[in-house]
Amino acid sequence: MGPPEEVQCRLARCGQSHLLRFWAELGPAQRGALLAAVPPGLAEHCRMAAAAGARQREPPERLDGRMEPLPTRLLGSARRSGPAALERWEAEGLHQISQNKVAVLLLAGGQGTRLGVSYPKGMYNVGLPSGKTLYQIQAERIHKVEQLAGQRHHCKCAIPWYIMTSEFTLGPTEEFFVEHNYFNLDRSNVVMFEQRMLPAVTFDGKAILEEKGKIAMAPDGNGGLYRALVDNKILDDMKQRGIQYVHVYCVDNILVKMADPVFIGFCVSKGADCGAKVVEKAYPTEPVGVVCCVDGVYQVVEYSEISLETAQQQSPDGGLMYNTGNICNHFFTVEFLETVAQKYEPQLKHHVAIKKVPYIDEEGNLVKPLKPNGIKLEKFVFDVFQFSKNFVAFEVLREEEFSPLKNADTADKDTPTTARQALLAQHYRWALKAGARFLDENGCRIPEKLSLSGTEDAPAVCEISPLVSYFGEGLEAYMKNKDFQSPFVLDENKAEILEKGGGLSLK
Ligand code: UD2
Repeated sequence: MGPPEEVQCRLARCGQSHLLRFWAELGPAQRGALLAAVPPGLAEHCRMAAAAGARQREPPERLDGRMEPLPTRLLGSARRSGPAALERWEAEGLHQISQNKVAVLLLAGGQGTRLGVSYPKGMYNVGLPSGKTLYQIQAERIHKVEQLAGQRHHCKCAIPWYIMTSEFTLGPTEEFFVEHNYFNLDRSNVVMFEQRMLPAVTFDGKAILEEKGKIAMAPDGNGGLYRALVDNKILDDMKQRGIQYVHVYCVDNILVKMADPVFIGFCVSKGADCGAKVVEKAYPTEPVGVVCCVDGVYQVVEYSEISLETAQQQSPDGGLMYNTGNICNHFFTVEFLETVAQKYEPQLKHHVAIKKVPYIDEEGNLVKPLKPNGIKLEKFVFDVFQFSKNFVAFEVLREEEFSPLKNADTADKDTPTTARQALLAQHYRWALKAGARFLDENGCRIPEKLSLSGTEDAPAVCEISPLVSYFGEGLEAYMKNKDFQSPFVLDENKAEILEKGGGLSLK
């Protein structure tokens, strides 16, 4: 039996008949799956992808003349704002959390191709002494910050954790959470949902077959969030729970401060509808997007969109003029998300990724191309800044809040090693500040070293469970004037013993 005539005609009209080339060889299930996978707007999508791909091969438009840095009145800073302001924001954030008005939303639909693992990045273990994965660290931070807010306001509160996955990551992520008993979080507060997928397209606008009966699909970018929120009725779920503020973040930053009370409190105090955390650029040409104003609206400008002179331009205070590097940590009010989802989403531009996409050739052989052959279209989560009525940004210290896991250890940055080093260096600093001393395996004191570069191991290995401390607070009770043998892991059990004044065997 041939393919349904209606489908044949529809595909023929838009130059996609090749998708049915192997129909005769497919079983009933494969045929059904192939038909179901042909999206309604395929013709339009393929045309748009080919056109966008052609534009991509031209040099990028330079935005230099149209850019301005963010006005300082919109910019808070963990480095420059005084302790009183930081405490006030933190108190505001904890208050909002205690009122059950804050949720976190994890973007976890990416394929993590650069890291080179076949499972979702959140399941990655960067080799900490505890063996914890990124998901576990994040779950424990949620626990802890709920506890901090609850203690401060004498109540029990919850921070729902929304997790956006894709066809690639949903199954394994769900299984992983079940296997780990949702890391002891209340299951009803963990909500996984799926973003859409889009076909990969050749330069001449043909959808690619990755198997004889399967179109090559890719997630529609982390900006697919806005459609996914509607598709899966997530905004309704948020409203039912009384959520007003959402902290959106990406999966790979080992230092991410989930539901960061300081950031939330800062954004809420400023009456913001949309906000971004930023870090100072490490050097002028660092390949990160910069949060700034273009023609008077807020956006992230890619490093490829500015000239070297602009990248190097200095501000009167001697720093870089464009110094606000995006770290994919965003604040949104639910109201803003709703307006974007209902009104502006179609206006979000498509970004183009040119990739090597394995395909089935005319003879039916699987080909792994050596050169890029396919176009994937993606929307970006930060492209909604332009619709904000009251945008703010908050600058944080890179060594305290940003160490992303992007690449395998063969690369020289953003690897499992650099992520592990960054976390252990932070915990070592916290321990020293709390008055801890470290001993080597012979019981000799390890000389202290406070300033560590990003690619250096701390002199002593100390890992602190997020269940014990969210961001370095409260550690004196366990560590002040005490000796610990490196490597040392401060988990809840040890914390309990130490708090009761008990000693830990150094062996
Ligand atoms: C992201 C930011 C970049 C910078 C950098 C810092 C975007 C578009 N870019 O770049 O500006 O802040 O992070 O680390 O935000 N994801 C999905 N669905 C998708 C694609 C990605 O959920 O279809 C998730 C992905 O799982 C990850 C996050 O989005 O958690 C960022 O994705 P990425 O790693 O592809 O983005 P990257 O590193 O190019």
